[in-house]
Amino acid sequence: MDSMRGMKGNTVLVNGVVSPVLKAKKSLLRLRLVNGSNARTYHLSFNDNRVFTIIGSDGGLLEHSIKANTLRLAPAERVEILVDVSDGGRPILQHAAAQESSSMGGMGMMGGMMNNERQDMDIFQIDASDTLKSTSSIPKNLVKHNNPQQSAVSKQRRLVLQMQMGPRMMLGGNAFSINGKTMDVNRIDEVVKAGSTEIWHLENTSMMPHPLHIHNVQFKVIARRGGVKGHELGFKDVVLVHPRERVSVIMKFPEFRDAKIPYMYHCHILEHEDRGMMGQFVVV
Ligand SMILES: [Cu+2]
Repeated sequence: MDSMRGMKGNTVLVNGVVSPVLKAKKSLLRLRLVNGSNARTYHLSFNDNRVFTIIGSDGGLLEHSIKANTLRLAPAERVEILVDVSDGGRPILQHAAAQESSSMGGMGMMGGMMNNERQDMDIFQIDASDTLKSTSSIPKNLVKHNNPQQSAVSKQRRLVLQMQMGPRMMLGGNAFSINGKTMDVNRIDEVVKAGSTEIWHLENTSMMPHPLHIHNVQFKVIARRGGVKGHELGFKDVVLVHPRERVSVIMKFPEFRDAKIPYMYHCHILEHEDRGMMGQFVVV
């Protein structure tokens, strides 16, 4: 079960520490959160439901700061937030598991219980009881993005994320594939032109969500079910693709080219990439 869904432990570490407390001044705190878990997608909010400000994504600052009280962070995704603790509060950042199991397709209750799937978790606490008080304001506009242009798109590709049930899944073989192929280090799957702009359509036909990670480029999400929101408005290199969802991303590839040494794209649930859900592309 773990190698199919990805191992989800029952203890979360922050910088190697269980349930740490971050001593802070009464101020505006800037935090960069990296989901280093191999399989768990976090649904984060503070226990006092305080509003925070999202300012960055995988690839840097957003164009505009965004107020939120919850965010989703899939394996390997990064987000940057500002938390106002000038009130001297002691908020706890928490993961709400119910949010995740609702997106797990037909996997049901049993898998959930076996896999710590339904476990809510305290991630860490901020203790802003320190006396010094500083104030700062949050700018609305942060940076201007140089977005890849739809009019420059020279190629569109489809990556279909699949899983095979039955004996192959149960016996631990290569049960996860992209476009029907499992990872082969001796095969180049896609050839991309240096400096070109492309749209990739990521289609998940399996019953599990897959955080797809593409090396070498930063992309913009241009279409997904329910629209593009929050930190997904920024430049990204990982995007969560839900069961039966199609996510489209646009990207301009760097000018650097090398016909021999490939880059990878893969699911960032480690058990899935280990069992085949990875491909290779070269830039020429
Ligand atoms: Cu996956």
